[in-house]
Amino acid sequence: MKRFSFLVLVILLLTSCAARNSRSSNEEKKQYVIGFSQIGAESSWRERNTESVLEAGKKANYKILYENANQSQTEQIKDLRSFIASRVDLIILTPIVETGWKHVLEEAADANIPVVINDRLISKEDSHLYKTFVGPDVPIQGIQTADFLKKKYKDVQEPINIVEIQGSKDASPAISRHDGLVEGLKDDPRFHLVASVHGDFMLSKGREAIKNVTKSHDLKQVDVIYCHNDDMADGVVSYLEETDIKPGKDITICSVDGQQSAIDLLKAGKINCVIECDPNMGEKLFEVVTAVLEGKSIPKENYTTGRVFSEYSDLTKIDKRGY
Ligand code: GYE
Repeated sequence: MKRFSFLVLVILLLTSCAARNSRSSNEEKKQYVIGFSQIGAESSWRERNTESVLEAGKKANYKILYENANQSQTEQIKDLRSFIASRVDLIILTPIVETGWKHVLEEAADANIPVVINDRLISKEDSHLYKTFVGPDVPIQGIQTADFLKKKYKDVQEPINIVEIQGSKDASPAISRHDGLVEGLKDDPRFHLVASVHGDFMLSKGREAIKNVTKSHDLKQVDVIYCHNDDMADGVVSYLEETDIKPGKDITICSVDGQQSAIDLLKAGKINCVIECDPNMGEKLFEVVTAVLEGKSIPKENYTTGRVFSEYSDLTKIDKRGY
């Protein structure tokens, strides 16, 4: 009888230990909830970037609350506030413009919710309000475009007139792609930026923007059109094809992103240079997210890399783009 009660005691102890262990392993496997505030779907690049983030988040077993702000900062701020109210474990923000984030990011900090920035940057003075950034080194893209132009026009003495179709006003890639080009050409007085207009990173607006330029400038006097992304370059090329100016021949077209449509136009000789900007940053982003949640120290900037595809490249070697 005594031996029987001892056995019961041992069984009871073992089952309670097993229950405690399984509870603690469930606790260890807590699924973190991440709020992801995306800008919208203005370009093929953006659509691929969204997919890449969502795929990588799922693969890393995070629960993602995804919001798409349809190009509105007001909407993005509302989305961030709803993540804070839901007490998510971390926020991923792709900021549509550089400024105007201070208050909402302070609210996230007060709620102890870390913020990771995806793709675009916010103003330097607010950089203490996010943990880390994952995205492209954009000023380099402007400099790479300048290098291409210097190579292409190396034997030309006359002035070279450039029209720039910028991305959305106040967006960090629009600011830096402009600054990068200016920086890259600053020592070469042949180059003149004769017009700079915004096309919001959209195909239809790129087309509209170049059409507007023709009201004040004769495109026959323009040597280069520098588009801040491929969708706008697609719009510019489609507009020029309706005129007697041949894109890629009568006028040099430069672009950034490296999406399939631009590579196809490059191969067809209608675009001259495409700077790659890789939208597939999901995996790197979630490595960083995990490090932040585990309290590990990580660099403030985590840059993706990009190549230059131009009329000087071996175009047979370019892989299928996937965006
Ligand atoms: O080049 C453009 C997009 O922020 C770097 O945004 C990104 C830019 C990208 O919509 O196509």
